[in-house]
Amino acid sequence: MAEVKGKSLSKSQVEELAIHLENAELEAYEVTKITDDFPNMTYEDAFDIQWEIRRRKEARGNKIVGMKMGLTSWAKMAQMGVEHPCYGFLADYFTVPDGGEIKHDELIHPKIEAELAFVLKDELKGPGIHIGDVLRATDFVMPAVEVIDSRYKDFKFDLKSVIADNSSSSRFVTGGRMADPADLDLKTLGVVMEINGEVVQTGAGAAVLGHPAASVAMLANMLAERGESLKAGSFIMIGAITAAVQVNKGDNFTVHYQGLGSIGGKFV
Ligand code: OOG
Ligand code: MG
Repeated sequence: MAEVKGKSLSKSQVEELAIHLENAELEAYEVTKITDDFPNMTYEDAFDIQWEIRRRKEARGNKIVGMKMGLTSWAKMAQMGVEHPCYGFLADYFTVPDGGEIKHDELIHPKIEAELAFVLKDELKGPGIHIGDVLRATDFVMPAVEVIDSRYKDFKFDLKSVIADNSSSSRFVTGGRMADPADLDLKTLGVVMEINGEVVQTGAGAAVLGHPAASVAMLANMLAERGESLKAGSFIMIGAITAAVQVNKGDNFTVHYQGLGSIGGKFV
């Protein structure tokens, strides 16, 4: 991110904000966006808070099972009023099996997103990673649906606040058919999202930064700013192809992926 470098929060403020946001996640309650109280917060502070939440989960024995990009499509940026992509991590207990049940009461105001996931066979270490590097390092691509759940009141935030809140990560479903990216036209790959049997969103891969692999490249380059990389075997969700759709208790969803089958689930 090209914005101001440096930190404005102390280590103990970062820790307190991480606890504040993680408790809201674990106990499913809304909080006000943290930039209201810390207007001078920087992007580095925001990522420090996210990485502190990650550290807390790992210290309690949770495994980090993947990464996600967010706000990578114009549909999402416009929907959320935020102008730059962000990333977050996926913890083991975010995983929901294909066709499985998601407990609505464990979440605040969930929405679902049609995404794709890349699984790497080689490490990607930025800076300077481009689409070609990503395609060469990709083992396979597969369908994924993300359930996002901002911890902020009315799902409203700015980029720094959402980064600190692990980019609204909460649950994800993956399944369908895996494919070699060489056998797919990732730009035109179509997705159709249905809720309770009704089509609510449609889109194609190019909605994500012009090409789904560009999202993985951007993630590798953003991680490089913190000296981190995407290791071989990493699972990465590229960000929503269409706008996110709110779901209520009792709703079931299915997302169809051109040539890659469908995945779905139910909110109970
Ligand atoms: C931020 C996370 C967005 C995506 O795929 O665009 C995201 C949000 O909108 O709450 O996961
Ligand atoms: Mg997402």
